[in-house]
Amino acid sequence: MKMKWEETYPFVNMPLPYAYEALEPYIDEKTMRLHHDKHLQTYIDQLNRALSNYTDLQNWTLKQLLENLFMIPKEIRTVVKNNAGGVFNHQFYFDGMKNPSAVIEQGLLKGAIERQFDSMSYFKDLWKETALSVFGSGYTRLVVDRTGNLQIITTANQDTPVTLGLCPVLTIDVWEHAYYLKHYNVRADYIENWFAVLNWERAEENYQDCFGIK
Ligand code: MN3
Repeated sequence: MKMKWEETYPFVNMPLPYAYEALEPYIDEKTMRLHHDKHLQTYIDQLNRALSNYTDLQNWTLKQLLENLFMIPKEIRTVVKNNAGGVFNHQFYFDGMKNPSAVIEQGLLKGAIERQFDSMSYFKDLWKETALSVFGSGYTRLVVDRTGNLQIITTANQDTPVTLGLCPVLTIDVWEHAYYLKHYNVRADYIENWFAVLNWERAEENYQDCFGIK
């Protein structure tokens, strides 16, 4: 089921949309357990703790919090930015994978990628290069910008495209915890394996959502 981003405080750690071992052999079960049950859980707990005394913010969705950070009281703004970001980014990342990965044969997204990046294979090369270039902890994304064009961008830590006014289509977590247990320091192998479990159907839905296509 596609994420609707309508949840509000208190946020809960919903189960993964597949079994922990479902992405084997590309992404290992132990990494998925730790990533979902420990890393994501911590962001959820910290976000709930930050909002616990701010009843005015408790009916805001994750997206509303991230889109309107400037309206959040200064004393909790950074904590909300990092932890709401951590929740959003992980849910988006987990939701964007599937094994076996559906092949992208047609669709609006494929057409747009080929128009803007010349070919799928050039898009993949550029994606790999960009994901490898992230220094420290962060993400690489495919987003729709305000003019409706696709862009590959990187964001640091738990920053989100939502806060930047960009609409996310694809996300890869390149924090070391996303791959270190299986791939050690070889991020390139992890990126390659991520392509093997990339849920293109979900990406197409995300892309259409960016344009409000129902
Ligand atoms: Mn992570």
